[in-house]
Amino acid sequence: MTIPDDHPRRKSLLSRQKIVDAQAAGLLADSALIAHGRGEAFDYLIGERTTDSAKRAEREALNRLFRAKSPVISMNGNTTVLAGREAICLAALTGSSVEINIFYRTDDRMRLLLAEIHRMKDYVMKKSPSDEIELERWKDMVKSVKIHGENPDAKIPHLEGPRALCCSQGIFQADVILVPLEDGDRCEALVAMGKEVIVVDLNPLSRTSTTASVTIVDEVIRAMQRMVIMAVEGPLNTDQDWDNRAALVDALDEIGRSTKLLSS
Ligand code: PTJ
Repeated sequence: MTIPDDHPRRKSLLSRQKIVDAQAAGLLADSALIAHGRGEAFDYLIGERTTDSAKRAEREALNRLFRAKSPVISMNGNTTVLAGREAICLAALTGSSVEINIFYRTDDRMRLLLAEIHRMKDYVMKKSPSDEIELERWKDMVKSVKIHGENPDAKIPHLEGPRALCCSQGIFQADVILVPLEDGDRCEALVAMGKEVIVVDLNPLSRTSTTASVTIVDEVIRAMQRMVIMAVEGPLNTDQDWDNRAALVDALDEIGRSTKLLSS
């Protein structure tokens, strides 16, 4: 599909096409398009932009990844397809590992997603995200990113079925975990394991959003791209007492302000 460069919704249409193509190629869950559409609807309401409170959440999330002893970025189908490259960059910059971990688990999807993330890793290695990181050093940083997911050998407690599977060297032992687009049950179970859970979810009212330690109410590509840029700067001091509820209220206020456009 050709989308004109000046189309006002070009970015959104390109993402949609990526999801459609990945679905046809077998990488995504059956409900992936529904989940994406739900995200698009909230993004519309929030004005398809990164709000100030989302930027603060992104900074808080980064600081936690930098501070962590064993940070992990957990990628599902949708997020791998949309923001897999950014996840690899972020992992390289924050010393995190990556785990492919999907809710609707099949061997075929795991195989395809692992192959895709390894391809992305090779691609990302070719260009440093900053003039301050010379290419050879960048290649080493990216090479050192461990990709987990192939041999799940642990279970998230209090969850039944394949959705509980994870890797003992990845999610299971992580102290801080970034799980864009997480499911509510699993988010609760990860928090119950004592982990700091950072999520990206455009719906500020979802169970995931209200359960997480840090909720980034932003579109996953925008959020991950911005976090890569911020990560190049390294950790910054911010307000130590993060109030996640206040961040969610801010997001709802932003949606309220968008709807006022009609009456102005
Ligand atoms: O790959 P799998 O098997 O792990 O399955 C992934 C999906 C996304 C299909 C699965 O986790 C799922 O069904 O998700 P839900 O419960 O529909 O939740 C998706 C949440 O993510 C919703 O609250 C959406 O608003 C939000 N969302 C969807 N697309 C985006 C998004 N948030 C940020 N950026 C997006 N692009």
